[in-house]
Amino acid sequence: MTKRALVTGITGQDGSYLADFLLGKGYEVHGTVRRSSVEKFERIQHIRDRVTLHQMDLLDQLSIITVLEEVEPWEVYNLAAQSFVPTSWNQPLLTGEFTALGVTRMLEGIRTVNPDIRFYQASSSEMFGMVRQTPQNEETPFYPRSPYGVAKVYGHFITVNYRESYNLFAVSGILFNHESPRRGLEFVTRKVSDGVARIKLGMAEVLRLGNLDACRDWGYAGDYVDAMWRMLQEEEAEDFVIGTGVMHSVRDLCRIAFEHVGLEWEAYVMEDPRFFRPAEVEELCADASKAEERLGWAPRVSFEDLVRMMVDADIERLSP
Ligand code: NAP
Ligand code: G4F
Repeated sequence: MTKRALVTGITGQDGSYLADFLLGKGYEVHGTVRRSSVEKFERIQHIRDRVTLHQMDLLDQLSIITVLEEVEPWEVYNLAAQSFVPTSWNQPLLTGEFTALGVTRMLEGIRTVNPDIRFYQASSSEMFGMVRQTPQNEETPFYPRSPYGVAKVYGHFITVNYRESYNLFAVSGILFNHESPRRGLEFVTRKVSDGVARIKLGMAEVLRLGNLDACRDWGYAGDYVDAMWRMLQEEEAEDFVIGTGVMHSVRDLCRIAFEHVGLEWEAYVMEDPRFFRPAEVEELCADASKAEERLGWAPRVSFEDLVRMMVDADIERLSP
């Protein structure tokens, strides 16, 4: 029997990779999109005729219930959110509505329409914020450092709470940063790969960045959607940390990206106070041993290969 999945945020980076992955597994894939005056389907253009799209907004409970009733999914992946950390200081209330309360609206929809649906919540390593221990695992306490991180902690615990209160199969995947050529241009890895490509092609002279000392555990998005799926195939609903266990600084990112095109990063990168944050997450590093043991999951793409893949893709995209 064909399995049916509903992916909220299918137009985003992860939504597009997850749709590719589920189609490869033989799923019937449905995705939700927000109404916009222009279509933003670039990331799913290649599979546009293989997925079914439905209008839904995390702010609108009725649209969530209607889509759940229409699609009758077995699995729901809740990837939709306001996902850019700096925007969460500019729009803290909207971030809370989408990224926090939106999760409750999804869970209420499932509880109302069909409590047997399996639910994945896109939680984040941003919840660890000012880290209490390194590396971070499923037991590490949270200390979020942005309205986004705070909203994700709410989304995480409301998922746990609905699992415990209503016996829903609801899991929270605590994913560390994951990137790809489909990453939004405002995130630092893509900003760097795009900047390197522009400088190499003579379209720009400098790259202005914020805190070069910040460290992250960066993996490849294509690897991480596999982990999401594996969590929903388990017998018991449980939460998992997903990451590579390897940490790099933004400075390392710049060095590797510029080196790949034969340039020295110090000659082009400028620190710009406009890109510093009111409160910073200095470092994040995953201990994903539970996922490795229980889900048989491991990352396949190294940080160096990921950076090179992104730079190559941007050079190809921008080349005349
Ligand atoms: P993304 O590229 O920013 O995609 C976000 C998606 O959410 C887009 O499809 C967007 O639609 C949709 N969306 C935003 N607000 C919505 C609303 N009110 N109603 C319905 N849809 C809405 O994010 P991503 O990198 O794919 O991340 C996916 C999820 O994982 C997010 O929840 C993010 O917070 C979380 N996460 C990401 C990472 C990471 O490193 N990528 C790590 C941990 C957790 P539009 O196209 O219309 O804007
Ligand atoms: O790429 P970033 O904007 O990602 P951030 O803030 O870690 O958030 C991403 O990962 C989270 C998982 O931990 C997700 F939940 C979230 O949705 C998102 O996908 O910034 C990474 C680091 C930060 O420390 C930032 O201060 O890079 C530093 N940075 C330095 N210069 C910069 C810049 N970040 C951005 N976006 N732009 C800069 O110019």
